[in-house]
Amino acid sequence: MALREILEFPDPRLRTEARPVEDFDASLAELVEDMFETMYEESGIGLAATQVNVHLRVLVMDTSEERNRPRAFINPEIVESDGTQVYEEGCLSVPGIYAKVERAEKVRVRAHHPDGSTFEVDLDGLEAVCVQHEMDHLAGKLFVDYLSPLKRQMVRKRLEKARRQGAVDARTPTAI
Ligand code: QAP
Ligand code: CO
Repeated sequence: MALREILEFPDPRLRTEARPVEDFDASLAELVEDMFETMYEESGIGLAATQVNVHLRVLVMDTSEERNRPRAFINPEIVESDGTQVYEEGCLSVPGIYAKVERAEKVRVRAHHPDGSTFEVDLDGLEAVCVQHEMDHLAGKLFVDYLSPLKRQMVRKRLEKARRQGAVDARTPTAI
């Protein structure tokens, strides 16, 4: 197990489109383990492989309060969606920045477990938001892409300033 480095906006590597996993092998299992370790270490609720610079269709999430419900999705597909909801989202690749985004309220996701077996699951509320946010990463898309260009520019400036000041600022949440 190992922690992996998380890419941060506006790193162009976050724009890479992920390829489907073809080999459900030990290196995939290791990637998933490392992604869980990294997500829990950074107090995240979701992480896409894109964020650790691995461009495969892999995401992990755990939205439980107790941090004891790990879920991994390999080659996820949304097969049904319903309704809309607005949620204030954040992202480990856009530290300290939060903004409201509208997404489907309910989704049915078809995916593989890391061992290659398939499953389908119905998600709603925060879990539905999270899986849609992480699937966007796999397509090279970030939640700040839903903001106006002006607001996206503000986010870029805010992160540059935080980095200049040694990321102290990134711990003060900013709602856009
Ligand atoms: C995506 O995001 C998400 O800015 C996962 O300083 C977010 O885990 C889905 C985080 C909200 C649904 C709702 C962000 C941690 C974690 C930060 C995350 C930060 C520390 C974000
Ligand atoms: Co994210």
